[in-house]
Amino acid sequence: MGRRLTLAVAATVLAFTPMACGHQQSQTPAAKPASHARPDPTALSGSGTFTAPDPASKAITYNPSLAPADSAVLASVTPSGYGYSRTVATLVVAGLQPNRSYAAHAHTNACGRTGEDAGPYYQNRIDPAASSQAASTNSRYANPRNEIWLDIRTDAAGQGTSQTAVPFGFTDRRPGSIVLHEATATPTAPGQAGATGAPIACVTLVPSQ
Ligand SMILES: [Cu+2]
Repeated sequence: MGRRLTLAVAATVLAFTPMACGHQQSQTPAAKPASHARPDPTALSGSGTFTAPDPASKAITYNPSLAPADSAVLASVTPSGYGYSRTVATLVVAGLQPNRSYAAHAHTNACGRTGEDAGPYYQNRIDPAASSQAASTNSRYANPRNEIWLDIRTDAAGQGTSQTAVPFGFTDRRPGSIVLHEATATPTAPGQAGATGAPIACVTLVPSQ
Protein backbone atom coordinates (compact mmCIF):
# COMPACT_ATOMS: atom_id res chain seq x y z
CA MET A 1 0.00 0.00 0.00
CA GLY A 2 2.83 2.37 0.79
CA ARG A 3 4.09 2.29 -2.77
CA ARG A 4 0.66 2.69 -4.26
CA LEU A 5 0.08 5.72 -2.12
CA THR A 6 3.46 7.13 -3.09
CA LEU A 7 2.62 6.77 -6.77
CA ALA A 8 -0.78 8.30 -6.32
CA VAL A 9 0.76 11.17 -4.44
CA ALA A 10 3.41 11.74 -7.08
CA ALA A 11 0.75 11.82 -9.77
CA THR A 12 -1.31 14.22 -7.70
CA VAL A 13 1.59 16.52 -7.05
CA LEU A 14 2.55 16.54 -10.72
CA ALA A 15 -1.02 17.20 -11.77
CA PHE A 16 -1.64 19.97 -9.28
CA THR A 17 1.70 21.67 -8.77
CA PRO A 18 1.06 25.31 -9.54
CA MET A 19 2.91 26.53 -12.61
CA ALA A 20 5.89 28.77 -12.03
CA CYS A 21 4.41 32.18 -11.66
CA GLY A 22 6.72 34.02 -14.03
CA HIS A 23 3.97 35.46 -16.16
CA GLN A 24 2.08 36.45 -13.05
CA GLN A 25 5.05 38.36 -11.69
CA SER A 26 4.77 40.68 -14.66
CA GLN A 27 1.47 41.94 -13.31
CA THR A 28 1.44 45.54 -12.22
CA PRO A 29 2.17 46.32 -8.59
CA ALA A 30 -1.45 47.45 -8.26
CA ALA A 31 -2.38 43.76 -8.15
CA LYS A 32 -0.56 43.38 -4.83
CA PRO A 33 -2.68 42.50 -1.81
CA ALA A 34 -3.47 45.53 0.33
CA SER A 35 -1.98 43.91 3.44
CA HIS A 36 1.50 45.02 4.40
CA ALA A 37 2.27 41.63 5.92
CA ARG A 38 4.55 39.61 3.70
CA PRO A 39 2.99 36.32 2.62
CA ASP A 40 5.03 33.34 3.74
CA PRO A 41 6.14 31.17 0.79
CA THR A 42 6.85 28.12 2.97
CA ALA A 43 5.09 24.99 1.72
CA LEU A 44 3.74 22.67 4.40
CA SER A 45 3.21 18.94 4.22
CA GLY A 46 2.46 15.96 6.37
CA SER A 47 2.35 12.25 5.72
CA GLY A 48 2.48 8.88 7.35
CA THR A 49 0.68 5.73 8.34
CA PHE A 50 -1.92 6.37 11.00
CA THR A 51 -0.92 5.17 14.47
CA ALA A 52 -2.51 5.35 17.89
CA PRO A 53 -1.78 8.68 19.62
CA ASP A 54 1.97 8.92 20.09
CA PRO A 55 4.11 12.07 20.41
CA ALA A 56 6.53 10.62 17.83
CA SER A 57 3.82 10.09 15.21
CA LYS A 58 2.78 12.73 12.69
CA ALA A 59 -0.33 10.79 11.60
CA ILE A 60 -2.72 9.76 14.33
CA THR A 61 -6.01 7.88 14.37
CA TYR A 62 -8.54 8.48 17.10
CA ASN A 63 -11.07 6.05 15.65
CA PRO A 64 -9.50 2.88 14.20
CA SER A 65 -12.80 1.68 12.72
CA LEU A 66 -13.11 4.80 10.53
CA ALA A 67 -9.35 5.38 10.10
CA PRO A 68 -7.64 1.99 10.45
CA ALA A 69 -4.19 1.92 11.99
CA ASP A 70 -2.59 0.79 8.72
CA SER A 71 -4.20 3.46 6.56
CA ALA A 72 -2.05 6.26 5.20
CA VAL A 73 -2.28 9.93 4.49
CA LEU A 74 -0.41 12.64 2.62
CA ALA A 75 -1.35 16.30 2.82
CA SER A 76 0.22 19.38 1.31
CA VAL A 77 -0.52 23.07 1.75
CA THR A 78 1.32 25.13 -0.83
CA PRO A 79 1.40 28.92 -1.20
CA SER A 80 0.92 29.87 -4.84
CA GLY A 81 0.06 32.67 -7.19
CA TYR A 82 1.22 36.24 -7.37
CA GLY A 83 2.88 37.25 -4.09
CA TYR A 84 1.94 33.86 -2.62
CA SER A 85 -1.50 35.34 -2.08
CA ARG A 86 -3.26 32.04 -2.76
CA THR A 87 -2.89 28.56 -1.31
CA VAL A 88 -3.44 25.16 -2.89
CA ALA A 89 -4.03 22.24 -0.54
CA THR A 90 -4.28 18.56 -1.37
CA LEU A 91 -5.18 15.50 0.67
CA VAL A 92 -4.54 11.90 -0.38
CA VAL A 93 -5.62 8.90 1.68
CA ALA A 94 -5.30 5.15 1.31
CA GLY A 95 -6.77 2.33 3.36
CA LEU A 96 -9.73 4.21 4.80
CA GLN A 97 -13.25 2.79 4.64
CA PRO A 98 -14.25 2.19 1.01
CA ASN A 99 -16.85 4.36 -0.68
CA ARG A 100 -17.15 6.73 2.25
CA SER A 101 -16.87 10.48 2.50
CA TYR A 102 -15.01 12.23 5.29
CA ALA A 103 -15.17 15.89 6.24
CA ALA A 104 -11.61 17.25 6.45
CA HIS A 105 -10.01 20.64 7.11
CA ALA A 106 -6.88 22.46 8.13
CA HIS A 107 -6.76 23.15 11.87
CA THR A 108 -4.61 25.59 13.80
CA ASN A 109 -2.40 23.25 15.86
CA ALA A 110 -0.37 20.09 15.42
CA CYS A 111 -2.03 16.74 16.16
CA GLY A 112 -1.97 15.60 19.77
CA ARG A 113 -3.15 12.93 22.13
CA THR A 114 -6.80 13.77 21.45
CA GLY A 115 -8.54 15.15 18.40
CA GLU A 116 -9.24 18.40 20.22
CA ASP A 117 -5.51 19.10 20.51
CA ALA A 118 -5.51 20.22 16.87
CA GLY A 119 -7.52 23.27 17.90
CA PRO A 120 -10.17 25.00 15.81
CA TYR A 121 -10.36 25.19 12.04
CA TYR A 122 -7.68 27.43 10.62
CA GLN A 123 -9.33 30.69 9.53
CA ASN A 124 -7.79 33.46 7.46
CA ARG A 125 -10.03 36.08 9.04
CA ILE A 126 -10.69 34.84 12.55
CA ASP A 127 -14.31 34.82 13.71
CA PRO A 128 -14.32 37.22 16.67
CA ALA A 129 -17.25 35.33 18.23
CA ALA A 130 -15.46 31.98 18.32
CA SER A 131 -13.64 30.71 21.40
CA SER A 132 -12.12 27.49 22.67
CA GLN A 133 -15.56 26.69 24.10
CA ALA A 134 -17.56 27.72 21.03
CA ALA A 135 -16.38 26.87 17.53
CA SER A 136 -17.03 29.32 14.72
CA THR A 137 -20.38 28.56 13.10
CA ASN A 138 -20.89 31.92 11.41
CA SER A 139 -20.78 31.14 7.71
CA ARG A 140 -19.19 34.53 7.04
CA TYR A 141 -16.07 33.01 8.61
CA ALA A 142 -16.74 29.26 8.54
CA ASN A 143 -16.73 28.82 4.77
CA PRO A 144 -14.40 27.20 2.23
CA ARG A 145 -12.86 30.52 1.13
CA ASN A 146 -11.85 31.58 4.67
CA GLU A 147 -10.96 28.06 5.85
CA ILE A 148 -9.22 25.16 4.10
CA TRP A 149 -11.81 22.42 3.47
CA LEU A 150 -10.61 19.13 2.06
CA ASP A 151 -13.69 16.91 2.32
CA ILE A 152 -12.68 13.66 0.65
CA ARG A 153 -14.42 10.60 -0.81
CA THR A 154 -12.78 7.19 -1.01
CA ASP A 155 -13.15 4.70 -3.84
CA ALA A 156 -13.87 0.99 -3.54
CA ALA A 157 -10.25 0.43 -2.46
CA GLY A 158 -10.41 3.06 0.28
CA GLN A 159 -8.29 5.56 -1.61
CA GLY A 160 -9.21 9.15 -2.22
CA THR A 161 -7.86 12.54 -3.25
CA SER A 162 -9.19 16.01 -2.68
CA GLN A 163 -7.89 19.46 -3.46
CA THR A 164 -8.87 23.02 -2.76
CA ALA A 165 -7.55 26.47 -3.64
CA VAL A 166 -8.20 29.37 -1.29
CA PRO A 167 -7.77 33.10 -1.94
CA PHE A 168 -5.34 33.79 0.91
CA GLY A 169 -1.74 33.23 1.88
CA PHE A 170 -0.12 32.94 5.31
CA THR A 171 1.50 35.84 7.10
CA ASP A 172 1.51 35.72 10.90
CA ARG A 173 0.10 32.20 11.27
CA ARG A 174 0.07 28.87 9.48
CA PRO A 175 -2.17 25.82 9.86
CA GLY A 176 -0.75 23.03 12.03
CA SER A 177 -2.63 19.96 10.82
CA ILE A 178 -5.28 18.44 8.62
CA VAL A 179 -8.06 16.71 10.58
CA LEU A 180 -10.52 14.12 9.25
CA HIS A 181 -13.92 14.02 10.94
CA GLU A 182 -16.69 11.52 11.53
CA ALA A 183 -19.19 13.51 9.43
CA THR A 184 -19.32 12.73 5.73
CA ALA A 185 -19.48 16.40 4.68
CA THR A 186 -18.91 19.84 6.08
CA PRO A 187 -22.27 21.60 6.39
CA THR A 188 -22.55 25.16 5.17
CA ALA A 189 -25.93 26.26 6.53
CA PRO A 190 -25.81 29.28 8.88
CA GLY A 191 -25.32 28.15 12.46
CA GLN A 192 -24.21 24.69 11.34
CA ALA A 193 -21.09 25.64 9.44
CA GLY A 194 -18.18 23.58 10.62
CA ALA A 195 -20.26 21.10 12.63
CA THR A 196 -18.61 17.88 11.53
CA GLY A 197 -18.59 15.54 14.51
CA ALA A 198 -15.68 14.01 16.31
CA PRO A 199 -12.16 14.15 14.89
CA ILE A 200 -11.22 10.64 13.73
CA ALA A 201 -7.69 11.19 12.41
CA CYS A 202 -5.07 13.91 12.10
CA VAL A 203 -1.85 14.58 10.21
CA THR A 204 0.59 17.24 11.43
CA LEU A 205 1.85 19.78 8.87
CA VAL A 206 5.50 20.78 8.92
CA PRO A 207 7.58 22.89 6.49
CA SER A 208 8.39 20.83 3.40
CA GLN A 209 11.99 20.17 2.51
CU1 LIG B 1 -11.86 19.93 10.84
